[in-house]
Amino acid sequence: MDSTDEETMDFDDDSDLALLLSPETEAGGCRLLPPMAFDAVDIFDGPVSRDEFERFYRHKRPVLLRGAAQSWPALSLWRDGATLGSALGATEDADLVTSLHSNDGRRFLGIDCTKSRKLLDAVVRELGEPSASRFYARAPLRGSLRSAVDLSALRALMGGASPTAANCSVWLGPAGNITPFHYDLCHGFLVGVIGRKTFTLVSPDEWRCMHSGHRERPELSRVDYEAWRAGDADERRRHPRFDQATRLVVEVCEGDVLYTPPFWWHHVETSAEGPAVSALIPFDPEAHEPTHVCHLR
Ligand SMILES: O=C(O)CCC(=O)C(=O)O
Repeated sequence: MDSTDEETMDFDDDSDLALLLSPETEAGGCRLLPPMAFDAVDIFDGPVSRDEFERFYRHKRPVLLRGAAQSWPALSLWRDGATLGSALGATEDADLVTSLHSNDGRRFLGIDCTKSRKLLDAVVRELGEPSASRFYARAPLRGSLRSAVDLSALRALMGGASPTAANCSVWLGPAGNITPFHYDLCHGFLVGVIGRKTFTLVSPDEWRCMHSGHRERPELSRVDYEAWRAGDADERRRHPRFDQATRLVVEVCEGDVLYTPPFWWHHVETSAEGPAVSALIPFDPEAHEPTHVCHLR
C-alpha cells in the first residue's frame, strides 16, 4: 500500500496545472506526472484487500486502484468502434442511449443540459468526429456492454453487495468534456476503459469553499472551475472561498479504477487528446454510514 500520509497540493494558477499535465507519456498512454501529483490521492498498484479498503478509504477518501480493471474484455472490445457500436442490450431499446447536450458547449451539468435519445452506434461514430455540437452519452451497463466487464473485484470491495444494475452506466464523450464540481450521495467506482480523465477532488470538510447550492441543490457547486482557473476576475469575485479549497488531482487511465466516497466534490475533465469511455459503478451507503449535514431533514 502507498503511504496513507496524504500530501495535498494547491494549484494557484494554470502554470501549476500545466506542470501536472506534463507531455511525457508512458508506453501505456498514461502520463508520467510529477510524484507530488500522485501523492495527492493514494494509489494502489496491486490488489487492495476489502479490509484495507474499509479501514482507509470507504466513506473516507478517494483512492486510485491502478490497473484494477486491466483484464476487462471491454478494454480491447470497446476500442473497436464497430464492436462498441453494435453492443446491444437485453431489452428492445437498450441500444438507445441518453445523450446530454451542453448549453455552454463544454460543461455537462445534468440540470443545465438538454437531453436526447440516440442510437449507440451513432454516438460511437460521432465520438471519432470533431462535432459542432458537443455531447456526453450515457448507456446502461447491460447486455453485451455488461458482459465485457468483470465486477467481481469491485463487488468484493463493496462487501459482497451487488451494485444496483439500473445505476451502472457507460459514459462516452469527446476530448475536453467537463463534468463540473458536484458530489454524489453514493459511493462510486469510475473505471477508465478508453482515453484519460483528470479528476480534481475536494473533501466534504471543505464544503464552505465550494459555494454549493446551484439552484438550491447542495450537491452542485456554483464554481465555474474553467473560468476560475483562467483567472476570470468576475468568477474569482463571485466565489472567493474556493481559493481556500485543497484540491487533489489524479488522472484515471485505461484499466484504472477510481473510488470516490459519497460527498466528495469532484470535477472531471476528459483529456484534450481524445475521447473517453468509462464505466460508472455506484453503490449505496449502508444505513450506518453518515449523511452529509445538508441532506439531513
Ligand atoms: O466522468 C465524468 O465525466 C463524471 C464522473 C462522475 O461524476 C463520477 O465518477 O461520479
